[in-house]
Amino acid sequence: MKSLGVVFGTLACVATIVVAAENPLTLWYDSDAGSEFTNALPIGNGYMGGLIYGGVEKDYIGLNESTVWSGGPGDNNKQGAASHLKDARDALWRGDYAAAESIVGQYMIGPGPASFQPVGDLIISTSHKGSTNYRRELDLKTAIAKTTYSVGGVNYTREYFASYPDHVIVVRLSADKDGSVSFGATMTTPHMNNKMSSSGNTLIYDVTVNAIKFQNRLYVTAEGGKVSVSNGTIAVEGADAATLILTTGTNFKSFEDVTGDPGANASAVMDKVTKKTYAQILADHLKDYQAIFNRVSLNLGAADASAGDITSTRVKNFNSTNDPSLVELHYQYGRYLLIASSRKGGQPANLQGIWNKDTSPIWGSKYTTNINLEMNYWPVETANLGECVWPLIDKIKSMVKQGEKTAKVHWGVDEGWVEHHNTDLWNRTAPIDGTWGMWPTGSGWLTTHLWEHFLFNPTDKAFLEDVYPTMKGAALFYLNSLVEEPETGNKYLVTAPSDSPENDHGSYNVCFGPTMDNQIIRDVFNYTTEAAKILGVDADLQAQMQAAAKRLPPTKTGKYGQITEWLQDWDNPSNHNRHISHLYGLFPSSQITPEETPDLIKGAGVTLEQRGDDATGWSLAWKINFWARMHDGDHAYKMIRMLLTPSKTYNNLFDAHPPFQIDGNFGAVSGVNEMLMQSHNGRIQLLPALPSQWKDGSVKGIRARGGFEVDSMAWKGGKLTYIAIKSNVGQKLEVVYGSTKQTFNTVPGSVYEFDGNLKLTNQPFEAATLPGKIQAESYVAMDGVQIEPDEEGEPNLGWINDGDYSEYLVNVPTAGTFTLTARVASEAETASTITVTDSKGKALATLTVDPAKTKGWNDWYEASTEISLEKGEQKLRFEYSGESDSLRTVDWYSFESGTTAIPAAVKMAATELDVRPVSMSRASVALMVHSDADFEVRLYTVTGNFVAKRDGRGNSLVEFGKNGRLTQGNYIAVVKSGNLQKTLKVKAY
Ligand code: FUC
Repeated sequence: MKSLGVVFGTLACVATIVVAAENPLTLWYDSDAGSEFTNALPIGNGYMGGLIYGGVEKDYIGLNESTVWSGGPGDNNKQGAASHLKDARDALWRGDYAAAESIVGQYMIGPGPASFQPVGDLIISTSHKGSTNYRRELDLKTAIAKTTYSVGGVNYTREYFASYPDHVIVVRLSADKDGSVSFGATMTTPHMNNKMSSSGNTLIYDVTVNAIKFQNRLYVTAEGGKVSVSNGTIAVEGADAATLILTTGTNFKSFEDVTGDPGANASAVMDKVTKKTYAQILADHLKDYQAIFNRVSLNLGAADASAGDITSTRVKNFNSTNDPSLVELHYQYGRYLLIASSRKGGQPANLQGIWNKDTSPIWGSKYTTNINLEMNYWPVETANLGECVWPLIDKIKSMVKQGEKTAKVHWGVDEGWVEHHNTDLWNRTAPIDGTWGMWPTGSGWLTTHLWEHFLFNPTDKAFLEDVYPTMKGAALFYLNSLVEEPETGNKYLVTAPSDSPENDHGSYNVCFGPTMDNQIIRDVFNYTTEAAKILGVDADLQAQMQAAAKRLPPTKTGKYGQITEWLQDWDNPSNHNRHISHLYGLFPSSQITPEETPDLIKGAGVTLEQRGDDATGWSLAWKINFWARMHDGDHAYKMIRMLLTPSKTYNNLFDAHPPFQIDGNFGAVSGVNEMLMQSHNGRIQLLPALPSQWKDGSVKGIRARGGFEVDSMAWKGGKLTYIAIKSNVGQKLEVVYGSTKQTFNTVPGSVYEFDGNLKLTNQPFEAATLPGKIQAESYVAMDGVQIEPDEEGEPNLGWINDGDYSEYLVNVPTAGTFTLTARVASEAETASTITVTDSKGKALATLTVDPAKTKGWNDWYEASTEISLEKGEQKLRFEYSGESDSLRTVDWYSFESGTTAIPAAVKMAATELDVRPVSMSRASVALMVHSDADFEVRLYTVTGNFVAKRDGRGNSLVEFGKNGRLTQGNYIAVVKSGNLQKTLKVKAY
């Protein structure tokens, strides 16, 4: 856009008041984008990006294609680099950092990589002057951008979308009065080597940028009116509606092959798409996009009226108002941006995703791998965007060949591959820029993403087999290049020379064994060992990696209690560098956790405080994730506040480094997920960092490691109320909320529902037969109460407040009056009551808790009353009322026979017997037996060996393998009651 030298008029317009709540997933504005890139609205199909400015008289759509880059195939290795390694290392061992820095700078840094290039612009011109009612929007639910306005009493609409299935960008122009659609369309490019031609209704634009040749084909079809295509322009006159369809084909085949035919590629796409109607193209786009986008929904509450409604106004107001739905919009926009910029077949999202207008873009709009590329993909698994990860996975695999050359030339290593802190379309892997580019751990960090994908899809062995050689190659490089350091006396294995990303100690970057390297390489060795174990390969290598992992320097704290960034305690407490590389172990890795390493968590807290909050956009986004992992929701939210402000978030919600850099958008999505759920180190932690601002809310569709998905989760007043977790592949589920933990074996495809106490609620409950005793925490439903251990660690019902209730399922074989006793404790100063009602709300009894008899939550006494119950299975509700916030506790309820005695053993002749397996249970085998008499269940193996026997009566749940689990597989259960018998095959999990 820069080169056009046109300043667009920002239209003052008649205000259309649309409140944010109307569609919380729409970005909208009442003026065009002017000439400002960061006002314009992005669309993309993973191959092509479009940025819509929405001017009425001149509408610009900035175009990109993911393989249009400068440069060409080749490497950027600095020949002879490895021959200087010894000198550089000797200087490091002597502590002569000046000499080490000079050797690295002079002999070990390769030329800079290529940059992502603009394709040019699609320009739509009209003669519409003096428009009113202007609105520009992007609807995230449909991935359709829209410009609407009125001129001369006619309402005009332009709709824009990028279709992945059809590989095109589509613009539809229409009006509410027939014959009103007239416009011109053309294309421009900033690249000198270009040629425009036409064929029928298609404009053809051939352009060359260094090794890349590309062809745009812009096709028009109109309903009514007149179409002409000549002199590089499409002209439509007096149509009812018209559709422009654009594709870009390039000659790029791979990082080393540019022999493709751009014209043939573009024609093939156009031949297919032009056979479809607009309605078909749109329907296919929606089907493809919505299948991904609709998986996740987030609700953090509605905005106050003072938040405003125009998207840019909401960003301005965010810090002075309450607008949790802007966080939701920003979160879903991040998911949208990844769908738009990263789909199988295209290139990974770069520093600007897939939207760049400059021929010399900032930082080359390339792939910086000491944080930025990785951050782009942090949300890909948790935010349920599985389709978007493939460009990254394919990229990492395709880097091996170049990385092997760099390993040789720069490190004298014959086995394995390495990538440093930047790469590009051509997969160049050498250190670049300056001594801070001497960082051999990019390849290591990237390969952790391969393992992460497996953790989220843990039964996909074919995937693991496919990526294992790439993981192994990264590990081999470190096995072959780590050296023993002579300084600490511990003979640690370290990277040398290296740097701690873009930070210096004194005035030097170069160092050995920086903390981040040790943490990354530890992950590389451990993940590769795990992968090799699962695949049953490379036993010797596994042993070597494990031996080397033990010799890596451990993460440690230094003189201020901080995590040390370097092997030496060099940290400067007033250094506010945006990179906090040495907390890689806190996030994205899970080497530092409150559960496993409380001392290092303290150290991480000191480091985060010393580094300070303020930083670039991407650094703030990283800090959301850090504070979430520290389990400090309020601090994480503070980082969101600092990010959602005009200096860090542009009008179109693009992240500001500044300037525009997309990683902050993606890092924030990951951060919100980490606040709501974490799933590292074998457990799923719910609401680990919920900020006080998000009191009530819900989320659906986010994913956890182990192949789990949150079907839906809700919280109220800052407390979990409901969670349903779907097990996709049947792994063991360990779920944690606060201090409560539950572990289950799961069945693939099953959904496990829990209440706020993590009690499984969608399994059949066993009715308690009366007379008898019921543990108060064995409710079948509740509101407000919590399960809490007493001094002996036994669970009770605790934190009971006014208005709470718990419900119990009872079976009364003989109607009668019972003495109901409750073992209770309370610290209320006035009497409180427990009212028992039946399922119709009829009060059956009232228990009074006498404040004179209990003086605290663990000071127990037994309160009694009489209750009359009818025969049969029924649900009883116990409603609690009394002093609000007074703490009451119930241990158990007992129902003893009163006036009507019940014979001790009632043996009845069985008249019915029904047995059903229960798939959701803590036991290996669970059966629900419906009988009206005594019964017995015998379990046999399929070969007829007796396993165990259980006795029961009435309707009961029968479980086998509850404590010690049964071997998985099929069993035969024989159930007998009186002279009735049922035999069934059951599966043990
Ligand atoms: C690294 C960072 C910068 C920027 C650039 C693309 O160099 O230090 O802040 O993100 O990458």
